[in-house]
Amino acid sequence: EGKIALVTGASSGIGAATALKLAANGARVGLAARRADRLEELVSRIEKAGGQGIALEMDVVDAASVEAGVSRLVQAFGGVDILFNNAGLMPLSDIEALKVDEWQRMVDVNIKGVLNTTAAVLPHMIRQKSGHIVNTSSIAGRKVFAGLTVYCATKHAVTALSDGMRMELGKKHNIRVTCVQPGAVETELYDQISDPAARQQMEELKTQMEFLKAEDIAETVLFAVKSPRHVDIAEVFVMPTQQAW
Ligand code: NJP
Repeated sequence: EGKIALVTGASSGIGAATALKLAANGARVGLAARRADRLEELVSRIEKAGGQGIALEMDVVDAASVEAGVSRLVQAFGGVDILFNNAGLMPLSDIEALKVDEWQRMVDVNIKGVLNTTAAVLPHMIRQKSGHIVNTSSIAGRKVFAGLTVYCATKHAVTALSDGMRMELGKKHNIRVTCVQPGAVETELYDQISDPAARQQMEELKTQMEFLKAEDIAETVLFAVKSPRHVDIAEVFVMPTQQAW
């Protein structure tokens, strides 16, 4: 209630569901992504429901764009209490396919994006002497799977960043850090897979089990941020009941 949140990757999937959920629970929310039309639509939905949101067109890879978005949020609402570092990509392929451009995009968005937004938001949280950073890692940030090697490497980096940030920022600055590690969630993430074999595999997976919904992860984030101040939900691993690996 009354908190100011920045959600990256808010134009679809987990980010959109979480932005709506936080707004419905009284937070004023900055919705950040590149597709501004989608963000505006979500802000309209939030406002119609009596909440407050602002669309922040932002490319998390571009530090200047992130700085500008965070400044707009702070100007509009007066600070940042919650950062949901959620923007991410998963164009899967085997290493031997040498999809070097896709590897670089994953490193840029999944790792550098988290660093850029954290760098832009942290000074505000340190000044406020409080804050909560929630990072979207993955089951791929706990284990390595063949065919997902580079994605796993980027999500292991997010898990490592979360752990280190929690240790450095909790005691010293009263900033909590939560690492969310979902299994398969039904979102648009799978649409960007350009490798036909990997795409086929993911399509088959969808027929074999019921994926999590984006709202399930939004609930998890809400649970973490609503916990009492002395409680840091450091890591949450959320799986579809039928996902065996
Ligand atoms: O996917 P999707 P999810 N700058 O595609 C944004 C992780 N995860 O909700 O810029 C700024 O619906 C993009 O916005 P736009 C996953 O790794 C998922 O599933 O407008 N934003 C969109 O809003 C990721 O970290 C599963 O194109 C950028 C969002 O990212 C997170 O969950 C399992 C951007 C992606 O939304 C959310 O993904 C798991 C940029 N440069 C972890 N590039 C799963 N779905 O199964 C992209 O373990 N975005």
